[in-house]
Amino acid sequence: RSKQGFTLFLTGLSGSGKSTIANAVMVKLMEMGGRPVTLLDGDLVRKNLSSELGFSKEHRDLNIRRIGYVASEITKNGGIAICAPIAPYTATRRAVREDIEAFGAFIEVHVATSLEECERRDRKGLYKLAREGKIKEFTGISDPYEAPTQAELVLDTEGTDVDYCAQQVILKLESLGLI
Ligand code: GGZ
Repeated sequence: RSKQGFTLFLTGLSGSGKSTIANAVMVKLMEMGGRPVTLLDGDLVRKNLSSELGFSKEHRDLNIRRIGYVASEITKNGGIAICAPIAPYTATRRAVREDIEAFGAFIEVHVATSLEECERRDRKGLYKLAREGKIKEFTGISDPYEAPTQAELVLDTEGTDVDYCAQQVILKLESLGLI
């Protein structure tokens, strides 16, 4: 019997390493073969699926519900969806979890890189702009991030490389019997 579909949902601050880890996990899953893997990265979703949306609570929630809907369809059909948005609100993440658990497994991964570290890295210069008030409603600076308390896995990217984080995700999926 083929294994059930599932959604891997990475949540964390801007610059926490979600996309990098998501990509590394996708490569590992594809190398294992088997089911198709679909990456719904925050940036690409914003560009292709949510281009009219901004960063108010309403718009963020709409964005996450859209991602959740696509992921639930993939999960329903036995595939693997990897999502990597900030997804700052607990209630919205829980709603998406419920939608997806109707069809398969939902694995929430908190990419728990601290605000201090994300801001220190500031890969895209967005934190600086947010501090200067040039970007409004910026997560962690002028907008909330409700950290998960019940995530299936918590990753800290400080002092650990991407490959190690990706490997921890793979081990978790194996221990849950999903791959
Ligand atoms: C947070 C923002 C904002 C504001 C633009 N707040 O590091 P990035 O650049 O590439 O990832 C961030 C991305 C967040 O989009 P998401 O769809 O993941 O957010 S949510 O889940 O809340 O819908 C960042 C950029 O967009 N960005 N303005 N104000 N991040």
